Amino acid sequence: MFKSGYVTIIGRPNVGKSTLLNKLMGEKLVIVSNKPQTTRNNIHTILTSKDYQIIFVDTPGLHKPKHKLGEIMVKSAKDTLKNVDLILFLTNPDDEIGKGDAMILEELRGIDKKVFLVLNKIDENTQERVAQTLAKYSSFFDFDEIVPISALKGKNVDTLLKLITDNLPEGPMYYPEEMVADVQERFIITEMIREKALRNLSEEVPHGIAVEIVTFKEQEDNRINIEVNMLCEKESHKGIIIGKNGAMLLKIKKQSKADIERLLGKKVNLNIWVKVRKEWRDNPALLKDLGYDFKK
Ligand SMILES: Nc1nc2c(ncn2[C@@H]2O[C@H](COP(=O)(O)OP(=O)(O)OP(=O)(O)O)[C@@H](O)[C@H]2O)c(=O)[nH]1
Ligand SMILES: [Mg+2]
Repeated sequence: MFKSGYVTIIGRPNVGKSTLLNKLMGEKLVIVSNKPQTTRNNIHTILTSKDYQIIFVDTPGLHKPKHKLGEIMVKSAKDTLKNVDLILFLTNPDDEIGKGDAMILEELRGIDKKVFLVLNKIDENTQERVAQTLAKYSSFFDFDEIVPISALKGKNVDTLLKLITDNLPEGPMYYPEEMVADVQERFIITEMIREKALRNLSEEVPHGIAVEIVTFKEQEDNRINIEVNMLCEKESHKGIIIGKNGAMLLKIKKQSKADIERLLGKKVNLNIWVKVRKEWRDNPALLKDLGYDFKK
């Protein structure tokens, strides 16, 4: 019997959803950073074996939105709940169930789907704290399974995968077996560049950054010429992104180039143009252009 289904990973920002997804897939497909609200879209990745096909949906962290982009992010995360077979609720060890987590669980109460509690980052917590957190959560919500893991270290991730496949319904192969994600290479490229900006810049700037491809051309020498705009919200942010004598931008460019070349298996010329677009995160037309779909 072949099994298949959609599995969403939901939780507050920064709990490790994207890290877990990459670990489950065995390769790095979605971006990860230590800043909250890193993921902006629902990204489907596809894990196929001879017995099953799982479509994982990485979602933006659920939070209280402060701008239109945030609203879109939260809405798209919530929308996935209706269309999946299984929900992985991800959180981290803590003394109390925080407001954010309680809110998400209240939302899940109304949904007739299997829900797993996945307690991540056990590598940086004591066993005692892990046990206490598990007890608190299981008295608050009736989970179908409870799995403490470390997505970063890969601990218990195989156990989790086994529980997921056990709980999948019988179903068809939705995607060709060689397909690993439903997004285009170009999108992954813009995300790779955004990730390097997130990694290297301090708190305030990265959230206001978006990346759009302006040129993507294969040249005669087989190199690929890629030009992108990196949008930010303020002149002062532009200065920070470029850095002293262009040092910061050069670093972002070098790291991005390495990742993109690995992805494409070809040499690339990468140019990043930093531009100021004030309040793009509240501009519906611009959001749409940037691929943050707003009607969905
Ligand atoms: N110690 C430890 N750190 C982890 C673990 N999993 C993820 N992290 C770190 O937590 C941070 C956030 O990880 P992400 O995977 O980007 O978190 P996310 O939930 O996708 O965040 P958003 O997309 O912003 O909602 C990164 O710095 C990760 O390296 C873990 O198991 N242990
Ligand atoms: Mg994420």
